[in-house]
This record gives sequence, C-alpha cells and structure tokens, in this order.
Amino acid sequence: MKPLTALNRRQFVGLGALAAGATMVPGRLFAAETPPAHVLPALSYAFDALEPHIDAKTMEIHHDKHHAAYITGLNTALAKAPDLAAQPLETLLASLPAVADESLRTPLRNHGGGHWNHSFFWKTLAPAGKGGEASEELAVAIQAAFGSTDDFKKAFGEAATKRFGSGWAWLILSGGKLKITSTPNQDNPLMNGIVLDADLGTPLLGLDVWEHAYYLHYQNRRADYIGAWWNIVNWTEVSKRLTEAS
Ligand code: MN3
Repeated sequence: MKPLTALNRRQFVGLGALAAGATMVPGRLFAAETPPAHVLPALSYAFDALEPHIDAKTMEIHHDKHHAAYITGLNTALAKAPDLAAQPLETLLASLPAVADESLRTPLRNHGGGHWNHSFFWKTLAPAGKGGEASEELAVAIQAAFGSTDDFKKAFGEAATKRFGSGWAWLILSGGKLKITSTPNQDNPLMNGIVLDADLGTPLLGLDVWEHAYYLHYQNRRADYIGAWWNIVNWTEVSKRLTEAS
C-alpha cells in the first residue's frame, strides 16, 4: 500500500469532511468556513546568497526557525478567530485595536507583526550587486526628505542603532513624504492605534535589528551589521514599493 503523503492525507481528510456533509469549494477540499492558514514564503535567493554581509547559517535559522515560529503563533491565534483569519494580514494589523480580547490581540500583534515584517524584509534584500539602484522617483524623494543619500543612510543607521533592545528601523511613506521611524519588538508602521511612539505609514524599507538577525556573525556589533546591510538592499523593490504607495 502507498504511504499516506501530505497531499493524499489532506485529500483523505477533505473527502471525510465531504462525506460528513461539508460544502465543496472549487479548488479547495476544506469546508468554506476554514480560511487558509498562513504559510512560510520561500526566499527568492539561497541562504548563502547574501554572504559575506549576512551569513548562510543566520539566514537559515532566521527564515526556517524564527519566521516559521511567528507563522505558527499567528495561525494558532487565528484558529480561535475565523472571522479575523479571513482578513488580509495588512488589514488585520491596521485594525488591531478593534480586537477587544487582549489574549488574542497580543499574539496577533507579535506573531502577525513578525510574519508581515519578515516577509517584507526578505523581499527588500538581494545578493550584493543584484539589488539595482534607486529609481529617479525614489532618489528625488530621498533628496527632498533628507538632503542626500548619505544623509539618509546616516539618519536611518542612527534610528537602527538607537533602537533599544529588539525592533526595526523603517523608511516609510507618510502623508506623501518619506520619513524614517523605528518600532520595538515586531510592531510596524501599519499598526494604527497600537504603535504610539513612531510615525505610521507605508513601509518601503525595513531593517531587522533583533540580535537573531546578526548575532552569529557580528555578535554585539550591531553598527557593523547595519553598515554591511546597505550592500544587500534591493533598491529595485524599494523603488517599486514607493511607486505603488504614491
Ligand atoms: Mn527577525
């Protein structure tokens, strides 16, 4: 007999649900009221593709363990709230104060934020020399907001360095202008009504300054990690996000 693989196990469960009277949704074997769980997105580059700026082991643990754990935590929380599970993650993060139950709101904030932030982070990275350049639109906006690219990098680096403990530094579009801001833990600038000490807006670029992002290679030298990270920014992606957000 063939071993029960993940696929035919799911088909088996799905057929069982059908036999029990659940409705069939085209393309899905689950009952209509079960929203799909969040899944770990694949990286578009190999774990070692960002070397020497971010080492392969850090990338593997960061993606396969840390990011995966946020997704598990998010799915666990959403299993108790199917109405929220049906919402796009960005919508959910932008309306967290509407979740009255704090025992639900807190894991949605931490794990939902963790999933969104990391999915975003991976896309704004590229192997050195492959990240393209800032579009003219982005270059002009940076100049208008910060004076020059060097001034922008200096201000962003300061925000990332000064973030006490774990968190993120962000370049956002807010009220039609570029701004630099920073959030603790897995908060982000989408979290209206939750993030009270940072600017809100649409993230264009984000830097993870949790120790898990750099400690294996850089140990306590966060500033060195930040300096190296500029070599692997995906400027094509950041430029695209500005166009979409404008
Ligand atoms: Mn991280």
